[in-house]
Amino acid sequence: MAAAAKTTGKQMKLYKKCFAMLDTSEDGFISPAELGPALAALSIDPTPGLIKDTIRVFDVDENGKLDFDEFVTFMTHMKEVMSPEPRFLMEAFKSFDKS
Ligand SMILES: [Ca+2]
Repeated sequence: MAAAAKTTGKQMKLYKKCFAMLDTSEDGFISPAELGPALAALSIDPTPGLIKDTIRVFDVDENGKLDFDEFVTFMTHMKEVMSPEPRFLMEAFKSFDKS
């Protein structure tokens, strides 16, 4: 859990919340179908090819879906590539969380 170790408690709470929101089937995994809304929330066009690539890159244990650890790695990566404005991510997910 290298990525998780770099993540603050506050971020972990946010990621947990995001994960729970995105995991609509509540099976503890983000499936490719559930990843689409995650990418859309980050203002990324969730094309089937991009979703496939994202799963392939971050699905460490290759079960075809992202568990929470893999999701944290994904979010940490997205936060880094979306610098220099990491707050954008938080804002994106704040607006995503309308419930
Ligand atoms: Ca996996």
